[in-house]
Amino acid sequence: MKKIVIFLLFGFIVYSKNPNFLFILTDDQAPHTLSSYGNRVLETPNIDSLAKSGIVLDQAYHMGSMSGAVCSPSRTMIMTGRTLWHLPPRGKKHLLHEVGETLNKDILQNTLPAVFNRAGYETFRTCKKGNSYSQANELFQVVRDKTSRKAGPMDGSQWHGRQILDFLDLRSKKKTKTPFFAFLGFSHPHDERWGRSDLLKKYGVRNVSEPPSNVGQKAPPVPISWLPKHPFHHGHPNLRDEVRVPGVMTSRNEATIRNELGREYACIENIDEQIGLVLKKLQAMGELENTYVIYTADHGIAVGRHGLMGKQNLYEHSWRVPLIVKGPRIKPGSRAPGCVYLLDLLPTFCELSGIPIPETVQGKSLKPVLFGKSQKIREVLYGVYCGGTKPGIRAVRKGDWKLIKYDTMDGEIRQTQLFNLKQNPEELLSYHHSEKIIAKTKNTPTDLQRNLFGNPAYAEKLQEMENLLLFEMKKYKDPYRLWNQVDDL
Ligand SMILES: [Ca+2]
Repeated sequence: MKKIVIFLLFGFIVYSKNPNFLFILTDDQAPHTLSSYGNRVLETPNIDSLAKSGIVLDQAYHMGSMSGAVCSPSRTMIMTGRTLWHLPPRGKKHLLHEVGETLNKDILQNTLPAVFNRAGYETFRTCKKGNSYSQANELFQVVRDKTSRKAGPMDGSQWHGRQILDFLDLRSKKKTKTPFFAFLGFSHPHDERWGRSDLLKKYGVRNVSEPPSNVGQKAPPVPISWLPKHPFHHGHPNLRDEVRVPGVMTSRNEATIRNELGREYACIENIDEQIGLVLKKLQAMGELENTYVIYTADHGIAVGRHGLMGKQNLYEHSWRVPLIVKGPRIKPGSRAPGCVYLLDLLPTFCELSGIPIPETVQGKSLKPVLFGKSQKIREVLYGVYCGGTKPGIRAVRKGDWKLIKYDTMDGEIRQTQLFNLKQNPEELLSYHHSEKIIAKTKNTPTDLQRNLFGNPAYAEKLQEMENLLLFEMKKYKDPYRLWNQVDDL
């Protein structure tokens, strides 16, 4: 690590040292839950303040999952900076179902905590337990992990908030000057979404274990991409998130979805409050200006959009993540596409702190985008979901265009969706044009806000995106091919 440099400038002592990191990771949160990404209902003043004083990335994604527990590969990509098909084994449960290429490299000793420990940082972590790369998690010097989703005064997000405040208090008392890397993971807004009573009241909803038959007027409206059922099978039979979420189960009716959305909002506003306390504490310690604050989630989630409940799909609501970064040399109020995966964060953190990027890392640093030198770090984004029937779902995005392909249920489902996200950001389908749906969503789609597959005007674009998808699948060593692709494996 660089030594702390102290020098005199016009008679003032100036400290120049490695920056601190406050890495905030929520569990299952789509970008459009935040006002920075267009939400007009949920209030998150502290996250908004991060966006105003930092940069918002519009095209941030997780690369995907080969497991129904999407958290697990996503969080392992964050910890290792490696791509989906090159992850280390993370335990017997996952080994049974996964293929991967690790080239016998020492990945564990080049994970996020290992790298920052070696660089002389004090490393701290609080997060939910499980569905992650547990050997790496244990390498943080201080670990306060617990899955905490209850609504008591010291449960849920308050519990995680308390852990980091105690860590910072101790640093204050000891007058610790070494920089810190703090991993602040929350167990929410992942279900079960037990909300605090004051926040539930604010959003007009209640904690329930069974689908409710009615909901208060103040409850958030159904999302404009809401459907009572997905148009075809999602490809993962008996998937827990689609059939067994308490308070939702298989119901997708208006009352159920509005109630669950309100519970989600209550959980996120609670997270926002905890973040406010932590930022205030850093300010009081005089550490805030030298701290990179990063806000993101392990992946998005549907919560009623497209008739789905879970995150095991590749629509934007589930594939994309929020990503906001504030810190030294980042222009306040800036915005860029970024075209970034979560697995790019580790090399980014290394570059921001002057630590060499380990050879095991496969991601790219986002630093040029954060410092306003460029708009994005790549042109094409590739996404996978194959935790259910194989080969599963694949997506590719370039600019405004996106292709999603479904090859599931032993060939029974073979579907293609082509979207222009500029004109159809919610990925609306022809089903969203029906009067019954419009009556609920209060949204009348434009004619082109539908799946453009099959429209001869876009045949050339379709072929270009099909080619891009196959190119990306080969590039990232995807071990599967879809029905209409050459089987070159
Ligand atoms: Ca998750």
